[in-house]
Amino acid sequence: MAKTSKNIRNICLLGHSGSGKTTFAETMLFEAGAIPRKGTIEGKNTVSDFTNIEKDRGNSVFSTLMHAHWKDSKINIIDTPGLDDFIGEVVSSLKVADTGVILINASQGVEVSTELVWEYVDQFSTPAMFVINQMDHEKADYDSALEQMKSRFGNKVLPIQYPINQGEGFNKIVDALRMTMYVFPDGGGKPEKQDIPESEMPRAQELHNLLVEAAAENEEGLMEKFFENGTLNEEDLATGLTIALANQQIYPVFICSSERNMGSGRIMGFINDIAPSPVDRSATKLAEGDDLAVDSSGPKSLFIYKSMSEPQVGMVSYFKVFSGTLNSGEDLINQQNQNTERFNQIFVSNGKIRSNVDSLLAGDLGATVKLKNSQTNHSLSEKGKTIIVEPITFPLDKIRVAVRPPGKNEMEKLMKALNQIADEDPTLKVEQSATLKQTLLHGQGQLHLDLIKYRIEKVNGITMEYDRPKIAYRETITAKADESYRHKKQSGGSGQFAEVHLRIEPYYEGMADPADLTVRNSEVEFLPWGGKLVFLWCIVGGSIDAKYSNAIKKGIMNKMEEGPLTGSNCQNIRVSIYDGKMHSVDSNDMAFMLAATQAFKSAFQQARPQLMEPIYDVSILCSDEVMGDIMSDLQSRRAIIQGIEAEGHYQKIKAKVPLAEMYKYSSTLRSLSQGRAKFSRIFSEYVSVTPDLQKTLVQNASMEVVES
Ligand SMILES: Nc1nc2c(ncn2[C@@H]2O[C@H](COP(=O)(O)OP(=O)(O)OP(=O)(O)O)[C@@H](O)[C@H]2O)c(=O)[nH]1
Ligand SMILES: [Mg+2]
Repeated sequence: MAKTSKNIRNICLLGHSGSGKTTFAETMLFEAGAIPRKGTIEGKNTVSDFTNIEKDRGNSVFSTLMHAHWKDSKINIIDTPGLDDFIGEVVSSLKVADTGVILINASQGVEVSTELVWEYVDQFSTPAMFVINQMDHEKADYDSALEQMKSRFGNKVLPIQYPINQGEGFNKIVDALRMTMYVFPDGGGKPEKQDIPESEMPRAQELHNLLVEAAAENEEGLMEKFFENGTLNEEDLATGLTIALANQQIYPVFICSSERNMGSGRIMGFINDIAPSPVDRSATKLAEGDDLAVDSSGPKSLFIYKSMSEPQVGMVSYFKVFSGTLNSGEDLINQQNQNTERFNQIFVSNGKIRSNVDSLLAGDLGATVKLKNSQTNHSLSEKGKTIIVEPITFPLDKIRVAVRPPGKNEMEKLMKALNQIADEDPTLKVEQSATLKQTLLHGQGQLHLDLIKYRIEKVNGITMEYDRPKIAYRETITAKADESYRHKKQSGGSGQFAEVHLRIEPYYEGMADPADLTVRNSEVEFLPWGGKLVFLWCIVGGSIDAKYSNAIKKGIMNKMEEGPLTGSNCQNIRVSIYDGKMHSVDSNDMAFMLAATQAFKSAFQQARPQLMEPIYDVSILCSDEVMGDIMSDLQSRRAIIQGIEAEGHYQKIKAKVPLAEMYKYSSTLRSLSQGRAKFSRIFSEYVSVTPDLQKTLVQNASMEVVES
């Protein structure tokens, strides 16, 4: 257990897939003595990638909480996945981390996911440091990686270390903060400290001076000392660097070979000495706009940043104690639903291995099991205190897929399992679309959805197939049309009679009342699927009693819900009811409803109907060499390119793309770019489809009706 909140460090490992985060975490745990043997990705035995899917894939899929003790600190380490399908895990981890440790692959430099995590680090104002990993790689290129980092992330990127012999023979690190050279034995581990060679002194000294200046710059007292003495003593240097790091004034750079176990000890030393503790961060933002100080004697308050069910265990809730001290056996009140939850057991964890602890101080991370009504993003606090930590905003979904319904019995089980996964994973949305008559999953990418299928099949034992999702088209009209319909039925004694005369027109904001009709009553319906129906009652002389107006409107709404062209929702139409006939005995609501539906339907067909399709704003970040392929693929998807901007070493393409052309886009993009491109999308608008496409879609829809 941490001695005080000041002794806690919460770090989160970030970076492109394959940069070596999981291996780095393993090395830190091993160096700190938290594990007796160092596992490897290839050996499928790392602490962090403990789930079967991670072992199968050789990639992290979930964020994993680990911890190690180094000197005075308890360092909580959250390893995150680098594949952007699992970006939700990064976002939730950043909510509770106090320092982001961004790994750079020495042979690759800044990669697309490095940019992506940087955007989040920047957005959350998380202090961050870099580790250039894989210095032993034959193609390791420190200078080029550093140059890319500086040009992309700015001059606050300050190297603390550089290699003497990068590549296969790598074993020497010059440390410009300690002004020492570390020389590692063959198997890595504890290095020998040596003097920096004479030839390297000018470079090391120059870097050292930059660090001293950066440390002095952010605190007035230190600035004065610096001017007086021309330097800072070790203690002042550490204080100044902590302030600079905590305020995102510097982004220090370390180097390492996780595989050979060279350099992680010194990085933990820096985290112990310099990285901000939870107390050094600015106070936590509460949902109401107030601040909450990290104080272990303050009111008890914690926040669940992640929930994950485990076989035989059930739901494990991972949380940060934002204030107060949590003791096992205590009750807290869920602030979202007011339920009382008992924390019978609290744990610290190293992957799947959990150990019981008696208490956790403000700032610490831990886990518990068997909470009854609490999920990710919920705050819990002691009785009588209303403390709601600002919830995590998860990224919008990027792709969707339909679930092919299994047998009737299975469907219920499947929905239950899917909803349970969605409870754990806020980046998955399950939608039962009445309009499309499909169950849709919305997620972050093909891999994300493949993982859901894997879990459903392996864990829940339900076979699951994906289908192409339907598109929610919209129908409207582009011309005016008048139509009438008489509904008449004679069966036995009483009959049914109604006659409706109506006019339909394309509706637009601010349009004038029809000049040739007398509007008695005007109603505006805001349609649940967007757009409007404006309903004008223009009956003069009592040809239809006003009591039938609701039934007539209902008849029109029914057809607007399942439009005449393709069965899609209709929108932005004005209907004027101006004449008709009724019968004193045979007329009723049902008759008028049916007559209105038919009149509307035939008027619609004559009013030059137009089908509209959803268009998304798509933004793609990619490297130069894959841009050409991505652009020509976009053109084949009826995309309209809006612009291309340089963003660091990358290009950002902005385009408007029909949703119908986005099916499986995440897999296409991944293979087109070999993983060197990311995309996001957001709904933009409905746009008319071309006459040719309309013809095809109407034909397809009529065939579907015949088939079903
Ligand atoms: N040569 C060399 N290989 C390394 C080093 N660190 C990691 N690797 C290898 O790089 C590969 C990817 O390592 P991981 O630790 O899984 O990378 P990651 O960043 O966790 O990847 P994701 O979980 O997919 O985000 C593995 O084969 C590691 O053995 C290193 O320092 N040197
Ligand atoms: Mg990993």
